[in-house]
Amino acid sequence: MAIPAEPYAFELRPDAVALLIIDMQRDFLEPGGFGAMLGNDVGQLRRTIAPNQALLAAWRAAGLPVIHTREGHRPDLSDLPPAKKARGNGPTTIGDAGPMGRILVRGEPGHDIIPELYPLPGEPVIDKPGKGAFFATDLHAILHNRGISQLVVTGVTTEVCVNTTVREANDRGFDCLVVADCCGSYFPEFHEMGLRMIKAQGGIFGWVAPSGAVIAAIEPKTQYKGAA
Ligand code: TIU
Repeated sequence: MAIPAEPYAFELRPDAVALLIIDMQRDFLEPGGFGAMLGNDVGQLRRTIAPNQALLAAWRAAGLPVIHTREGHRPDLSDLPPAKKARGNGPTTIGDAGPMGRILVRGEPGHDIIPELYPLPGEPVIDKPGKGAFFATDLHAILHNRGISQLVVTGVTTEVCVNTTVREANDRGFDCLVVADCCGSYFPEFHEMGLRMIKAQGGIFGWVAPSGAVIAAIEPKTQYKGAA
């Protein structure tokens, strides 16, 4: 089925596609989380919750596979590069006590996915130590084993974990459709440019479309029952 997209229509194959929802975690999205603690406007990310809920509901209703990711580290921080720990040069960094538990540490409240988009049993959750979802995870193996070659990508933030993951996927041969209103950045201009970078040059990294176009393509069409 063809989805109207930029820079041209995305040919969605229901037998070979997964929805990949990137890092919709409490520490990034909730007031009082790590992102807010750093002075970021979480409203820029929270506007993506409702569109993601609508897309996720339609996707699940269509019986298509969903994969979630979370950025975070082992409690002993053995998978946290010292360079990432030091980055930001602030008094509180990854692994320290934050407003919703230890920051970006697996098992802590702030690390978990927001309740509005919580994974269902059977939906894989990829715990990733980096910005890209392929680096140091089993995502590639899961996609390969399930015959998935297309990714519909949503989540936060557009220019960081979404862009890094789409670039990783593109180099591995996956076709990525990024859902514009289901992605967000603390910086609106980075969101805009992050999307433009994906679809530029004939879709150098992939395609971009609004959630409505994806939902319209996967929703079962109303059956014509004939004239009364
Ligand atoms: N998930 C993700 O994008 N992690 C970040 O650290 N993003 C920022 O924009 N900081």
